[in-house]
Amino acid sequence: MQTADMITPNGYVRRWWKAAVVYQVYPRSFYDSNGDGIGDLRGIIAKLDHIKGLGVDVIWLSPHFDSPNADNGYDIRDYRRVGAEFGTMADFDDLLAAIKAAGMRLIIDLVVNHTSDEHAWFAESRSSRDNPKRDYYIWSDHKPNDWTSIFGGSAWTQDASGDWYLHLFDPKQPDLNWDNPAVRHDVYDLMRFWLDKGVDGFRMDVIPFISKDKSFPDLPEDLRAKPQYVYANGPYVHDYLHEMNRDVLSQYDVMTVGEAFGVTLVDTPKLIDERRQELDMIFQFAAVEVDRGPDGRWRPWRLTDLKAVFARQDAALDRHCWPTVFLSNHDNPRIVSRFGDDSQQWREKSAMLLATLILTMKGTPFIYQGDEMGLTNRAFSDISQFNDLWTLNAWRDEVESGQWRPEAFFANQNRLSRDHARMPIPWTAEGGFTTGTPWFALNPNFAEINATTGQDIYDHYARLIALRHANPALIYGDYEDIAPDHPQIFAYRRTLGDTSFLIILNFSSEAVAFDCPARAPILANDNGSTGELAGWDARIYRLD
Ligand code: TEU
Ligand code: CA
Repeated sequence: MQTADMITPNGYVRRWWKAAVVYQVYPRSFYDSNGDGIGDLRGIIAKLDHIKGLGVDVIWLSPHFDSPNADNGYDIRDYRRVGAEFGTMADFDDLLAAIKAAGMRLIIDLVVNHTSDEHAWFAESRSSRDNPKRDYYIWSDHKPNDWTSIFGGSAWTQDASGDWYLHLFDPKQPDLNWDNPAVRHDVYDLMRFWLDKGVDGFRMDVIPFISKDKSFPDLPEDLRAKPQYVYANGPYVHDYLHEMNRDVLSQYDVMTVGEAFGVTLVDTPKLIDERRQELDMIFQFAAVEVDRGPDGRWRPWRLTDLKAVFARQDAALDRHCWPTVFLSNHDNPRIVSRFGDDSQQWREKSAMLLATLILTMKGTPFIYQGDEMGLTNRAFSDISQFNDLWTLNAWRDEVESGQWRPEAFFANQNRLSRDHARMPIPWTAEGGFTTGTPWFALNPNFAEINATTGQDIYDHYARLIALRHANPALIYGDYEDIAPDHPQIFAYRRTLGDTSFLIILNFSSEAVAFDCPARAPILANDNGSTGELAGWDARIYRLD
């Protein structure tokens, strides 16, 4: 039963996860508690005050499961085991208890489009054509089509039996066959295993890819560089998600956020319209693709394009659909290097501006670890400095084969590499991530850019989160871009009932004249309050 106070004046049903702010932890790189060089669960417990101090409500933990780590844990060998490098199940239980004791919630990563090829199911499945688990994966006695892996090369690999198996990612990540009811049953069971421990939901890895068109048509010419738009459109994805909701999710008070790689805005409501009972939210990729050309390579972005992403998203989603806001995660470069200005002069201020954007936009905000410190990209100059298989595969397929010059390759990777976000967190000017040798080198700038020197940025995040929590208009309020064509200024209103906020952001290092209210802003990243905005000024005004 819904009562009137559960509905906002503009028609949204209030839910805890709509009002929440989420902080993503990539455990391998967060904090190492035992000196083996790898971040771990006890390390998260040790740094929980840092997360709690921001005022966030939910922690999203990237995969903490047993994995051979071909893709840093996104290739799971055992869904019910904690990765040995991260600790034990007792450590997980302690972490969950500590998070709850701190008044926060925990969501974990559900990676069930594929498993590791070292998962027991795949070991059985590949062992013979008539093994009972053969049909847990997608096999064919010939190579059925020209599908490519997101990480490069063919999506089909021939195995010892002579048959081919499908992997939309690395060959070490075979795709599960969701058309097999036994697979779905086993996935729902492992979900219950974690929900019964008390986790508060899931971030679902590439979840729209789970259903495959088994007639296996070739990729259409116009989508060869973006096959995700084919893979996300299998015939039964909505049937399976509805079933998962009915059988599992609806039995618990949890949140779900699907990684909707390859889902267009038009198709988004099919996944998240609350009347359909599939997912609560998805990550839309449009914002993090504004600097990618049709070939997937980096190209300069324009503020007007980024503004258009938010405007289009708002227009496409009605009050039955709830958006997310994110500009970074473990697959993307550092937010301040990408959308701000990471020069010494402007790094801090532009990091605060980006925080202001994320935390005053409509939708549940997701913050990626280290962005609250203003961490930056690094300049990679040699292939040996990378870890990510996506980059290493691209080097093999595109540079070693002569298609790309190394300089062009590095220029592109220095913009887009996933490794920028995966460098261990520099907690102090000495590094402070581990007492041992880190699994992956820290950004060479750690003496200058670290958690201690990032304190002002951190404090700004905390102020913004407190302001958002205290003002439903910043959560549920209607969104209106008041200067969509302005090349440097992003200015918008958030309005709920009689309350209205005006947010004005100068996305440039130049001073810009803009018609600002005469009163002082209630929160800003500078003390200016005139009609002229200094470089990277970010101001919030209350209008009522
Ligand atoms: O990501 C899906 C995905 O395809 C992205 O990694 C994308 O390729 C990247 O943003 C470059 O555009 C998910 C996980 O987030 C990622 O870490 C995994 O590698 C991938 O799935 C496979 O599980
Ligand atoms: Ca460790």
